[in-house]
Amino acid sequence: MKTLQTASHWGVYNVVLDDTGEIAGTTPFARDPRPAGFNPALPELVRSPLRIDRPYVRESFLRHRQKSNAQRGRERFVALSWDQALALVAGELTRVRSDHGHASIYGGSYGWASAGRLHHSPSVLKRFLGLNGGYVDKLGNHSFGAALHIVPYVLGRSDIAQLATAWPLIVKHTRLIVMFGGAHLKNTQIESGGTVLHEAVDWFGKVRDAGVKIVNVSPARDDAIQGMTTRWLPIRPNTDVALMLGLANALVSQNLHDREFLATHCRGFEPFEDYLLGRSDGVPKSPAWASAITGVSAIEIEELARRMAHTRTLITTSWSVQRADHGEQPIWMTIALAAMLGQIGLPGGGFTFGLAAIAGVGASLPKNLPRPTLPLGPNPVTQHVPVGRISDVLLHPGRELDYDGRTIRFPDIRLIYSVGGNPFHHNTNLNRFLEAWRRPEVVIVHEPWWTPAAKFADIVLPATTTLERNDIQAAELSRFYAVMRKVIDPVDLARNDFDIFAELSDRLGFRRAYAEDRDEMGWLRHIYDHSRLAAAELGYELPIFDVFWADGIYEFPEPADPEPLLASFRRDPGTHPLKTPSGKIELYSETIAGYGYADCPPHPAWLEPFEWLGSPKAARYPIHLLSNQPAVRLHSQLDAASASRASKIARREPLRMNAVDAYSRSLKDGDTVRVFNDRGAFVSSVVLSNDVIGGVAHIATGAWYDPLTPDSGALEKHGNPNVVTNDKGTSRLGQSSVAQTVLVEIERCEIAPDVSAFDPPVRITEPGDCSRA
Ligand SMILES: Nc1nc2c(c(=O)[nH]1)N[C@H]1C(S)=C(S)[C@@H](COP(=O)(O)OP(=O)(O)OC[C@H]3O[C@@H](n4cnc5c(=O)[nH]c(N)nc54)[C@H](O)[C@@H]3O)O[C@H]1N2
Ligand SMILES: Nc1nc2c(c(=O)[nH]1)N[C@H]1C(S)=C(S)[C@@H](COP(=O)(O)OP(=O)(O)OC[C@H]3O[C@@H](n4cnc5c(=O)[nH]c(N)nc54)[C@H](O)[C@@H]3O)O[C@H]1N2
Ligand SMILES: [Mo]
Repeated sequence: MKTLQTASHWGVYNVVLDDTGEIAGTTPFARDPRPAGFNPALPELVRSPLRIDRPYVRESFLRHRQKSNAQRGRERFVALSWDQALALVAGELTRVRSDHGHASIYGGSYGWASAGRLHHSPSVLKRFLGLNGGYVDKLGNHSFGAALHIVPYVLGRSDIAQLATAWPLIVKHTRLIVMFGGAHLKNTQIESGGTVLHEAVDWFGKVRDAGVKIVNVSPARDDAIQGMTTRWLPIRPNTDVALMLGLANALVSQNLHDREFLATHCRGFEPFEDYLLGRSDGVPKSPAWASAITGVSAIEIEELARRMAHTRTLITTSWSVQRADHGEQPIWMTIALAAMLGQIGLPGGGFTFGLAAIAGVGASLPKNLPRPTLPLGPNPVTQHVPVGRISDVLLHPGRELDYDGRTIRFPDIRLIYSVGGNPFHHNTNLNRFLEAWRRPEVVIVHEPWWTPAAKFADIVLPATTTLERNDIQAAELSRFYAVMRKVIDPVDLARNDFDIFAELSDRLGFRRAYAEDRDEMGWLRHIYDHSRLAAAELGYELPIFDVFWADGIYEFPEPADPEPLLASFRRDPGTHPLKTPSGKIELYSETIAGYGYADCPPHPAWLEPFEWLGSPKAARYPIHLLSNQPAVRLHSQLDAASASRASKIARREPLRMNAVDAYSRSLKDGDTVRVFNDRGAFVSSVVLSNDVIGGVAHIATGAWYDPLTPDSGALEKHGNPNVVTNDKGTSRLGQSSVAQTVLVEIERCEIAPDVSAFDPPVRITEPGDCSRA
């Protein structure tokens, strides 16, 4: 028996090996107070029948190459040797590059991939494609794309995940937390790059023990911490801005806003106040006005405004709230409301984005910690596209898009190289996306498993999992570096993404530039040493690599006294101005005014989403569908493991809906339903719940896309909500994902097709082809 430490986005843990060297189980990392529930899931899937055992090519791609793109996802795969596969990929890259230029290669490849800084597959891809001459990259992200675009104008910053109040300050100073979009402990199992100590649960315990009052503004009662007394303000989805405006209006009408802070630290309160009071548009944003939109009573709004003004209040807004049409507005309005309370920069006051969205939000971190990372190198192509608009990019080459104050012209993508993400998970409006995905001439995917992306690719290369390689974990919101040890040899013919690209760069003539003559351990040593030097400049003495590798973990000290967010700016805005044009918090942005975007006006505003419970479309599609993050897996990762499968009902992703909505549709617990709108339909199993308000249904994301037939518009059988979501952008400013803005209807499904999400595709070995590594 032997145990080896590894790490994942869901934490550090140990893998136990039996005497034959086979995986026998996992044990938690001893120092982790709350290990994630699904630690055993990856070891369980390492030798699953879903593993891709060798390189494959789609059958007619082999014969007709790029003329068969409409067949993508419809055909058998032919086994290849690594030599054949690498020659094919190198040949396609060369052909596309010389026929159409580098801006016809899409390498934006979105995705969480796995933890580990060296083998982070999207980074490895970018390093490779950059050296190959360049690629079209993505802009923004799915997590907090709208925030990422608006906050620079308002606060002059873009470090969204760090716009948070540190836990010790909340416990000590905050008396009231008003959570728009709630906070959910299930989400704190995760950290991009991996947490080391899951501490959020215990911090919430301390918050509770300190007697902090909590208000959960959400369509779901359980978007709150179990065991904490919480006041639930049920709200219609996507109407948070209206509620915040109602609160702001109540503050002004009771003269409870901090005029001095607004004058000394903010710019543009006057035009915003004109809007708030209805001077500019004739509509006062009164509590009664807000009540009609949100469903929260006017009295509650007035009372909450008073409570917020009279006590140390932290306003938190979840990332989900901005993953919606006009998602820039709730973020801007959160800052405006906090500014009116005048507590920004005071301990425990102000605002926080994404409290409990991932493990590290609110962690006390030393400033500017270096992280060992693989250098990406230059990308000579400068034409990039918003990640939320990828379908439009693929469907409409040459078309122009207003984006963040400029116009971008869509490139003509001929080749997609996708690693470390699941486009059939992160993209919205999958029926349209499938058509888009079938446009380019070539789609190349590296995957450990037969995920939907692999099944719908042309060339599929088998990638290792983290357990098959050595790496270093070092997340952005963490004070730790952790050793990730290779646990087993690569399964079947799988190779590390890094090595696949090394082989390809060899064939393309730039191996030296790519691999720099280092092997895996050479690279780990190199990137660690780089960070060690940078850390030394900040006064930290890290051990030499061999000592770190033997120790398994390095911990930077926790700062003794975390600073309140924006504390120095508050203390002295003259000496510590924000990086905005005025140096202050911009409640009115001259720059945004100059763009003239109706869907992102120059101050925070309530703009009706393109569909919501108050819109005419609700007559046909009366249920607002929210697709939240799954409790038992990471997005679509680990969906095939037993923890995730056990959470399904009749093998489908369950959907929660209010009992009254269910009764009126004659649905009972466990019924199979069809959830649909004009964009698509999926099958799910119903769970009745009074924890979601009437008119709202909840389904976790991540069920592997499983269409009845491989056609755009086919019924999805497994419960993937992205067949009904829309792929418009949040606004011309952010062009980010609107995954939470969806109306649907739900009806009983009498005859439900079988789920086949976890069936690998048909594969053949060509006669006479003895494929070997
Ligand atoms: N409806 C709806 N959709 C959403 C959201 C929502 O709220 N609602 N949320 C969005 C958000 S916030 C996010 S972040 C995205 C997440 O979307 P993704 O990041 O695309 O989702 P993952 O399932 O994590 O995909 C990672 C893929 O990488 C593969 N992988 C893991 N390790 C390796 C490796 O070492 N090498 C290679 N080659 N592959 C590897 C995994 O098998 C998996 O298929 O989804 C978005 N989608
Ligand atoms: N276990 C687990 N944890 C994860 C992930 C995972 O896949 N699994 N993914 C991680 C990632 S990539 C991200 S980006 C974060 C995302 O973190 P979030 O975006 O905060 O998480 P969600 O679960 O999508 O949404 C939280 C809640 O927001 C509520 N909500 C949705 N729309 C609205 C609205 O319009 N108004 C209000 N008031 N509430 C609304 C929903 O009821 C939902 O339960 O989670 C991370 N954590
Ligand atoms: Mo995310």
